[in-house]
Amino acid sequence: MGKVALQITRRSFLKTAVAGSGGLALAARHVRRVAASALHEAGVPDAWFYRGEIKSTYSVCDMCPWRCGVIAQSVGDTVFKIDGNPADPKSRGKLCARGQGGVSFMYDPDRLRAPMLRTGERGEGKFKEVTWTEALDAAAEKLNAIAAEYGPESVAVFGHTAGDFWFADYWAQAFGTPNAAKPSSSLCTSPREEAAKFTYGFPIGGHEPVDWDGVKCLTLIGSHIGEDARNTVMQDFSNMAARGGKVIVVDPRFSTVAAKADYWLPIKPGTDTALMLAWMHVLINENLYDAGYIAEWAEGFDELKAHVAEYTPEWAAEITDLPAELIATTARVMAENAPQSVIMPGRHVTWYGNDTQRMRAEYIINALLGAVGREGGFYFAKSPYIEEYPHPPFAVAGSSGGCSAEPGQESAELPTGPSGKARADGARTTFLRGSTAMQELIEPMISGEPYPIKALIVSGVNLLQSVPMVERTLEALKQLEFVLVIDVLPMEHVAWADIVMPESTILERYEDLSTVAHKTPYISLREPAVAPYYDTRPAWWMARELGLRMGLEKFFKWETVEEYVDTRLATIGSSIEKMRASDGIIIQKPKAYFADFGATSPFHTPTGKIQLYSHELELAGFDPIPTYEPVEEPPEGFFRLLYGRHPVHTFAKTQNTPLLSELFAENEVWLNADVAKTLKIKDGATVILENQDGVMSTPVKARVTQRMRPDAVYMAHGFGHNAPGLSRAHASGASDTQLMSRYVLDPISGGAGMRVNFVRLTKGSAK
Ligand code: MGD
Ligand code: SF4
Repeated sequence: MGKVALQITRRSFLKTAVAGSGGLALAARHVRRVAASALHEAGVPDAWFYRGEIKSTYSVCDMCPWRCGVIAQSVGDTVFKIDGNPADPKSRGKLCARGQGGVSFMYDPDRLRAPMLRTGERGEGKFKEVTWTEALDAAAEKLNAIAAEYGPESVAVFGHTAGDFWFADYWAQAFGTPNAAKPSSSLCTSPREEAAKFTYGFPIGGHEPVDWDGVKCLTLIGSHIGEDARNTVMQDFSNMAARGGKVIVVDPRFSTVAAKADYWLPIKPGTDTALMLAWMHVLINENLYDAGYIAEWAEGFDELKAHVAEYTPEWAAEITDLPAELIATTARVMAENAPQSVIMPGRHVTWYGNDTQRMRAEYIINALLGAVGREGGFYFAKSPYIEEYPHPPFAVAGSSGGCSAEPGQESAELPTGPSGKARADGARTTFLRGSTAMQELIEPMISGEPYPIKALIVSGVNLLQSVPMVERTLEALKQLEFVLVIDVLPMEHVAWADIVMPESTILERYEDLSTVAHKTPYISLREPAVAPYYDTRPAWWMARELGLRMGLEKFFKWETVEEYVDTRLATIGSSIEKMRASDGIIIQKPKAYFADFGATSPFHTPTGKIQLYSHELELAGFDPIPTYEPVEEPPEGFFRLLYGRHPVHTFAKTQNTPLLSELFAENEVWLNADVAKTLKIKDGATVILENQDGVMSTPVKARVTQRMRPDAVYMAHGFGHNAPGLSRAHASGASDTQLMSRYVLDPISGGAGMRVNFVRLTKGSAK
């Protein structure tokens, strides 16, 4: 009976649908209601799309920082589905698995639900729920007291995820602390940004400017497309591979993308600069470089030629553990396809502490290939034009160092607070410019040098899973006078907060516009599909409410973020209303190739030319041309700890997401099969890793494979959560961060080289 009712209803829907598009929406709505009631009567579980009017909302995925445009489909107060926004240049109507997991992230039953005040010892995780007024009043009072005694610089702000702007940029600058930082800088991209500034005069920005449509040869150095699952990059890579493009992969592991490559170079970890110096040698010695391009757009070629004269493929073969012939052949393949031939800058490039120089080597090769600014090479990414919200000058100039940028963007000097104190992370870095070194801000929390940091606001950063030297971070958390955590989930560091403020997820909140430096610069709207769940709030609201209680009202004139966004949009003749009518996206005119710059140089170096030889670096006491510096070898019986991504997870954020946890619940440690045989470790056996300082991992399964070099092991980052409130992720797999009891600081960019830890394996007890 129920089935019949359903069939009749579907038939009548189709009949109505073909009757004419004018009445279609109304008819569809009516039919859905009829169908829903028929289903209810029949006791059949009803499909979501029959439950009422479907609302489509434009927003941007926040399951990773790639920022694909989405359309969320909701009925009433429930989001049922998200799709890629076809008008969005990044998603192009598609989402990756993690993006599809966005709805599941929002419905995670483990979410933080109400503001809380600590009742037990720090780290014990004992809290009582309070009202927002109580939480905000208490936070404002404590922060004001600390600022009055030690100055606003004594408050550090760490921010990440889509809402990081509100605390780590807007609030921090209004309040007057220069000590605001994002992990996406010194734990990820800062070496590639700084290297690009020294070489090309502009940073790379959030979106790698590979001109995919025309690329004929792509070289990847420790960058594993497919496991690093950025939606558009995977689409572009597949298209390029389908066109027959050549792929060269340099990786100690036979990664997913290595399996698709024409050439796989299983390099000895830490020797990539030697390989690249030899590639330069071949390109120059065999006259394979683009001489016309170099003459017109670069300087320092003679010095470079002299520098690489001795770096033959045979020299590099000894160091890299790669055949000399393979080194020479791959250089020739790159050149044969130039200028549609690029080394794509990897994203997470903080490896060994000499990372800015390694990234400079990549950029110099791209210049020798004549690829920069050419179709099918690297385009010049441009930020979209839109004004900021008008506010009085901030107490601190310069931002927390995110990574969107464009040709011509100035490198910021180290920002200073109102009392003239520079950012505290500069103390150990000699050439830090625009990037922030988040991990360097932990030290002043303990030592008080160069000046004390007494309070910490952590907004969307998984402090104990993302920052190396976990013991040091815990020490800092013990010593701080005040810790405010803004998060969605009860991650481990939440237990260390004095006050917890639960944030709504991206599908429940407005955000500032997303502005993307891109081949087609564009702006996307981020609107809520539903009202915030539980007693959660967006970060913009928290930052404003805190600001109003701290005497910062002149910076928070706007009442709502819609007003804030609309004011910005008015500067380009648009509005939220107009954006809704244009698929949530505004695309602006590109400025992608040389021809778009007329007589001006797109390179914003001191001379307007690509710096093959950097006088700036030389003056600061660094090598003006990259040199190979050997890295420390693993001690006897130890392996280098390498780490990377899993395609259905992002950082340490998604392991508890119900849908994604179902797809991949725990990480494994990849171990070379011959080594495993010697150690008598079988595939799937439970092992424990112990690092050079005696730090032990939680039990983790061994993946015995020939796809790994014998001198290193590999694991996916973000697992081994130690927070009991994470019902799925708790104690699943092992944490790579936990095993990073040291890092090597890149003195140029402030990056924390994390591939300098070693582990040995013992058989562990099963969980
Ligand atoms: P996640 O681990 O994803 O990234 O470092 P993090 O920025 O710390 O943690 C994000 C946090 O934000 C989680 O606590 C999550 O619950 C919370 N969150 C999620 N959504 C929201 C929201 O809407 N609002 C708020 N307030 N919170 C939210 C990433 C960093 O880690 C980066 S960029 C890189 S590239 C490095 N990668 C890396 C690595 O590969 N290995 C190791 N060992 N360390 C690494 N550190 C770096
Ligand atoms: Fe979301 Fe995937 Fe796009 Fe990242 S790449 S923004 S997770 S859809």
